[in-house]
Amino acid sequence: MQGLVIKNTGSWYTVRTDDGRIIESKVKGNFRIKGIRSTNPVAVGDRVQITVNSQGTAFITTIEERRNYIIRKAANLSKQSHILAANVDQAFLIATVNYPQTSLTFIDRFLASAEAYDVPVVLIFNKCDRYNAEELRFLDRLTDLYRQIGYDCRCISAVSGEGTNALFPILAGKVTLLSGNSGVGKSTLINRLLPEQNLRTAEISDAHNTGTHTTTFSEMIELPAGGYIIDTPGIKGFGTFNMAPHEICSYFKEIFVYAKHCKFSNCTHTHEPGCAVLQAVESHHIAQSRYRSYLSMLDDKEENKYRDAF
Ligand SMILES: Nc1nc2c(ncn2[C@@H]2O[C@H](COP(=O)(O)OP(=O)(O)O)[C@@H](O)[C@H]2O)c(=O)[nH]1
Ligand SMILES: [Mg+2]
Ligand SMILES: [Zn+2]
Repeated sequence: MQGLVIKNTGSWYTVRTDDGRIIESKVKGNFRIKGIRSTNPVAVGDRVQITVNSQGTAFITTIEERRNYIIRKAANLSKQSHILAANVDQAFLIATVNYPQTSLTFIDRFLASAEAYDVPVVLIFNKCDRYNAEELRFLDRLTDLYRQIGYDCRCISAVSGEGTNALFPILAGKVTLLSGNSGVGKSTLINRLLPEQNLRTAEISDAHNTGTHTTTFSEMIELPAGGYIIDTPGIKGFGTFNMAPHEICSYFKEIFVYAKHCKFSNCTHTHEPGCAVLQAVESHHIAQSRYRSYLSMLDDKEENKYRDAF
């Protein structure tokens, strides 16, 4: 029997079968998924095959290949990671201009990692009810910047409800990852979209606020119109991020357009003569903030190379 893993608590996985039943399942035997050393073999969002036993529970026997997955490094240095969710259709990145301020580097890194996994992102600026004139001007500049690059940007208030109804059509029928720094209003938005979820999300956020990093609780919240929202705090991006330095610029859509015109095909866009990217930054066709984010990701790679050498 086939199904979808919609919840994971410890060694139990809740599977929603394709014929609509909910069956508590465990993993049978030892799964080895190539390329990933993870603390959990199965994740929320996985498509699985199960065999039901006489007690009404089941064993997960097969995991279908993942289109993408979101991973968090385990807290220790074991190189193990924890898979938070798999097979995401799109992500909502919740950001705030203030209260708290979301850093543009954080936004750009998230966008780049989503680009690498072909996951569309909707940028949602929350708390619009709270901003003063200056903050609203900054918000305008940000939405201009990201819309020009090609991202869908929304300004909402999860508290007043402004702009939130327009999110329903985007959510319908899809698996949407809700992401963003702590305090930007993810739980408030879920409560706004799904009032009947109120108690449960409150419990979830409380459990996380106690700060135990070992919490392995992940859940898909089913939407009345079909589709699911996954609220997993602490996600910085997608995948294992095994990208080569020269690949990074292809995940910054507007930078990539210019990169094709650089004099050298192996241009890193940092110092080379005839670099079309540097020229475009100079002439403000590429935003400084985006270029800085690109450099910061390039820096990570240099650092890792260095570390790997030891
Ligand atoms: N003014 C205002 N406050 C908000 C809004 N959305 C969330 N908040 C507040 O921001 C704080 C953090 O919200 P929460 O949903 O817990 O954030 P999470 O950590 O992303 O889940 C709470 O005090 C919320 O009441 C909003 O649209 N406007
Ligand atoms: Mg929360
Ligand atoms: Zn270049």
